[in-house]
Amino acid sequence: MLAAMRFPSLCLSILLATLPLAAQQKTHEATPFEVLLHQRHGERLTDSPQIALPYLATGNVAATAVKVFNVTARQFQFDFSPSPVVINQGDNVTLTISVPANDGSDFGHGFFLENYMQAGVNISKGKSIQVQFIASTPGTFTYICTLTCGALHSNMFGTLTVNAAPANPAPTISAITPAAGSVAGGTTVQIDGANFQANPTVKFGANTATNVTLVNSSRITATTPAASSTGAVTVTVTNADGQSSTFNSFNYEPAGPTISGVTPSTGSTAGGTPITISGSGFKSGATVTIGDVAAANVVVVDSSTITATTPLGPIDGTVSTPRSVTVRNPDGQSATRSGTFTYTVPALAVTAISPNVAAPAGGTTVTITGAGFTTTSATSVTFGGTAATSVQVLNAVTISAVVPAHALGTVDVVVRQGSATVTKSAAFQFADAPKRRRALH
Ligand SMILES: [Cu+2]
Repeated sequence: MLAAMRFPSLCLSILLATLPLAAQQKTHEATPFEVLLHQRHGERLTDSPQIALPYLATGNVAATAVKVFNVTARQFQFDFSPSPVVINQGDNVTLTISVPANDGSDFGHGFFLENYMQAGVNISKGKSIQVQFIASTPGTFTYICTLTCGALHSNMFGTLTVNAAPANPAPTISAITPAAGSVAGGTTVQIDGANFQANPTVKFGANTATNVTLVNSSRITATTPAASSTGAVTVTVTNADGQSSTFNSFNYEPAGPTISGVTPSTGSTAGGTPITISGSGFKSGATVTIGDVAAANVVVVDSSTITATTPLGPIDGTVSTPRSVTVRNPDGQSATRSGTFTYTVPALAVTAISPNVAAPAGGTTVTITGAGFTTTSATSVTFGGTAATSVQVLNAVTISAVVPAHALGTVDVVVRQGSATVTKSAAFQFADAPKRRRALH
């Protein structure tokens, strides 16, 4: 007689109270064997070998281990070997269930393991059946003999325990560097935090980041996806086990700067030409270079206008080649417009000589300031008609030279480049050093 038939009303109430609850619980509680017997009563079983459908491992399941147990079914108990039975969540479990040929039962025994088997199996005397499953659900599970096999058949049951895998801690995010980037995406960011696991996913708002790399459990690098609009979005890191963390926030900013024009487009190699750069995305603190030389007096008027003055231009033969103009924002984003500004060589000019007095013996090095200086043609300098030595064009507005010996007096200084000549009248004096006067106290 089946055990469940002794308690028909109790059996029904346990069924109603237990099954829906058990189905919702993460950790399974063993079902009373009477309930299982009642459920399986009347089930038509065959003793053809069956393999239970493997349950897929989900959730916080560690790497799978293979566990094989030999189960001997005899009147009126199941013996497991090896024993004790240790099954961890995620294990790939095979039960080889055998009934000895000399078992005292008439036909053999049945076997049903709740949760992991869809139906019971019968094992005839002298035969074996394999049952395989992935121990995806932790908890305690009742197994029973489903074949009436003698007077004490209802005592033929037991429980298997699947140990819960230790849950990974949820990830946390503490910082994102940089905390802002272009709405166009493509910003490489570093996400710092804790408990990051292998194969995380990273989202910026609703969009998935690319190039996600787990550096270690506290650092992820990723490339931001493009956003549909500027503004702050929540960043989400989700571990492979589904646990996630959010961080507020990453700020999508307008795309990097662009240059649409520079006016005027030409200016003297002497520099100092005021220019206006038009474009977009200019940020306060931006720098400007013209031909890789920093411009001066850079003023970011607004996000679309920058004013600046040009630096000194080149002195060699490349002077006629248009220069590129680059605007670089403090965040490192930059725009370069090539062939945008062309230097012109102004008329040869001399504005000052320093020092403008030297001893008649010569040998004093002086700096001649002016404009239109180049190295594309030979340069000579005379003091009162006598050639200076060591003449060097230092830049477009500076020449250095060594004063020659000359009689006392005030003289003209003449600078010649190629066919061009400029005279600075009475610009230099040859004089004996003044007598020192004793300081009065
Ligand atoms: Cu039995």
